[in-house]
Amino acid sequence: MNRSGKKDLYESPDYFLLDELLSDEHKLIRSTARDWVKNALSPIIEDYAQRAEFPKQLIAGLAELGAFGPTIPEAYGGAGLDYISYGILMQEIERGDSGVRSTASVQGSLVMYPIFAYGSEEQKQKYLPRLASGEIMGCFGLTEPDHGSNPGGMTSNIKDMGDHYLLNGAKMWISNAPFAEIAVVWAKDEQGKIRGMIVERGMEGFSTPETHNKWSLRASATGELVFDNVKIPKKNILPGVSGLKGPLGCLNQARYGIAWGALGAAMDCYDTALRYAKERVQFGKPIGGFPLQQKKLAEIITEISKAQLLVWRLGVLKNEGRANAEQISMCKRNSVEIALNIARNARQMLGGMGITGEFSIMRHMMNLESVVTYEGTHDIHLLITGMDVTGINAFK
Ligand code: TGC
Ligand code: FAD
Repeated sequence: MNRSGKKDLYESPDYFLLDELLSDEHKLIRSTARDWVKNALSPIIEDYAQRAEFPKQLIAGLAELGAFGPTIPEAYGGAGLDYISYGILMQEIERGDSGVRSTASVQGSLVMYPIFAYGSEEQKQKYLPRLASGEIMGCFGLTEPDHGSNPGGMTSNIKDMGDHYLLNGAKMWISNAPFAEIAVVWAKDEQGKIRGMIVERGMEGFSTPETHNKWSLRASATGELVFDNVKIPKKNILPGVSGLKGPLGCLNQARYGIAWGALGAAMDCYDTALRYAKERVQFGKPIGGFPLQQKKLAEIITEISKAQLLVWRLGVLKNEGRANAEQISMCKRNSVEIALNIARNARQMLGGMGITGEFSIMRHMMNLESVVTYEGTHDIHLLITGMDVTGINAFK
């Protein structure tokens, strides 16, 4: 039941019988996640979004689903799943709310992944199992007030003090920052090389002020990370990487999840609009009988079907270790673009009811305005494709 006592009746569209491509394990993961969204997330999410509060009580359930580090090996507390399973999880969760999917993306792809891929064995043992179980939450600090699309220009910096580093600078727009126990932070060393490090809440000089007044991702907490001469023990530096490829490698993981996830929001908008179009009567017949509404629904299901096939193929390539960053960019950009357009059209199909919290569409639409901006803006992903096909770099 949602806040107005309505049952979550979601059924996922599958026009091209993609279910036939799923293994029994994939289907089990999907039905478990779908039930959880219907029973734990749907009934509360609208209230939390209206109040602009993150529903912390969902953390345990997300961990139980394996949404924190789905592809991280079980030896480190991860779920040890393949990339199709990871995609399915993100899709089901974002079907409920992009902000809740954000929390899972950040924890799994932007906090656990860098520790797994670039961390020391000691760091992996210390942090990964507790992050996977949701006992501690993390955030990822790359964006700065003056460096968003161009993170290579960052000015946050570390100075070698012998047995530790001193970290100074600030990060902005950081998901999960207000409540995270640890932050994976990227800053330049004295040679100008970008290094990754684990900053812990409670370290002197480290604060995480919350960002208020958002009209988007209202059920996700966003904040700043402020570093004022924070002492970082050398054992907290991620030893396995230096340079911008470190954080960008994490973004590949998260962008992959968003490519699947944003489609979940689109599928929910379609399902809601289709049901409404069959039930809402005007001029003596259901509005779904009018050609203009049928055009909207037909175009929506066409775009969803194309995008489902695209992310499926991306998942297969990812499982085979053959998906490249440019393919991931294309899929992230495409899924979010169609999801936003679908949300806008589906919202209109509900008339005045579409602007209320009785239905999920307007919340999805507002959330997607962040999703189209974070993890690389719509423009940046287009330029990545442009650079790939022409061989000419438009950024420099
Ligand atoms: P450029 O000179 O092209 O590359 C620098 C080095 O990085 C390597 N590289 C990558 N490595 C792995 N994956 C990728 N996707 C990579 N792209 C580039 C590259 O090979 C090079 O390596 P090396 O060894 O030669 O040093 O870098 P650039 O400064 O020109 O920038 C390129 C650009 C604009 C594409 C990139 O910086 C970019 O993607 N900008 C967008 C920034 C962004 O996406 N920020 C996201 C912040 S986190 C976030 O939003 C979380 S939202 C919360 C949630 O998910 O819910
Ligand atoms: P800018 O880079 O200033 O871009 C402004 C406009 O200029 C955009 O339209 C952009 O496309 C355009 N533009 C920029 N460069 C070019 C170019 N070369 N050619 C053409 N157009 C260009 N960051 C983190 O590090 N961690 C997080 O957890 C995180 N969570 C976020 C949560 C939310 C809700 C939001 C909104 C953002 C989050 N971000 C996070 C930051 C996000 O990644 C940045 O907002 C994003 O990368 C864009 O940076 P910017 O906002 O500074 O925009």
